[in-house]
Amino acid sequence: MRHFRSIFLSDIHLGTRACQADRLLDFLREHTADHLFLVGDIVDFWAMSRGISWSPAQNTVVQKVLRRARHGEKVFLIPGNHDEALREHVGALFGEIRIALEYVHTTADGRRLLVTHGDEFDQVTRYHRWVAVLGDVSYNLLVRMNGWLSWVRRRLGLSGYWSLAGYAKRKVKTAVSFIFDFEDSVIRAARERGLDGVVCGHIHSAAMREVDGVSYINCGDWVDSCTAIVEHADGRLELLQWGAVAVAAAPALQPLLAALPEPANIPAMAAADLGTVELPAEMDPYLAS
Ligand SMILES: [Mn+2]
Repeated sequence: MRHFRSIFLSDIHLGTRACQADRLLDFLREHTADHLFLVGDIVDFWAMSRGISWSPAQNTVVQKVLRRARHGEKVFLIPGNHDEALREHVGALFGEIRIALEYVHTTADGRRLLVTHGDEFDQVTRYHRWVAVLGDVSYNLLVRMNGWLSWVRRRLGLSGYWSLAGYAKRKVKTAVSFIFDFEDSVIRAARERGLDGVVCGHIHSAAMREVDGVSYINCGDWVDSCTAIVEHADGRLELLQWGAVAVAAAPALQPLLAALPEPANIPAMAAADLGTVELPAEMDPYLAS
């Protein structure tokens, strides 16, 4: 068991089949903190409107978090776009969980970090939500394929976990530039507010880097990368990857990856290049909200 000053988790997507609740439970069992920040897309209401997938492990995740809040761990929930319904309850307490639109966290070494989900910095989600939703479907397909890749890995006796969607995100040019655009605008926002950095989520791509004195920290997700950001007692931040293995450990998968459809077809990723696109309202169940 390791204890930290803070743990930051985002994009758990409870309510979906892709949610890695078992892995997250393992992680929560091994890691406690004074502050637990849930940085958005914790419960996936979008996906649940298409069909709910709620496992016993997901129940246990919720129970565990509520119990920790009751026992004195300060738990903050910063809603994301998939759980934006919770934004109407900003300022409320759910059990002992505080809901806030955003939060400025001061680290033990005195740095002020903006904690926000980050979807407001994503032009695709904000202005072309239908694209984000379509992208969601392709993305889920990659994640689902990963499910049986994991099964094959287990059958072959390979240990650890390897993410196909994560691999695609690192390799596909449009995905990479989508990530850069997002990081740029998040960093700019933190700098304009005179803060030392930002902790966010949303794009499912964990990162920790410094850009001209501003820290960009992304928690990643618990759909395929299984990552968390932790703050040590002295304020040092660290990116933890839970049970991950190196890509090099999966050379047998290369032919399979080559056979995948050109991932530029992942609309949410490619949409950064689309400009303004009009879509009839009836095709967009999410725009109406
Ligand atoms: Mn999000």
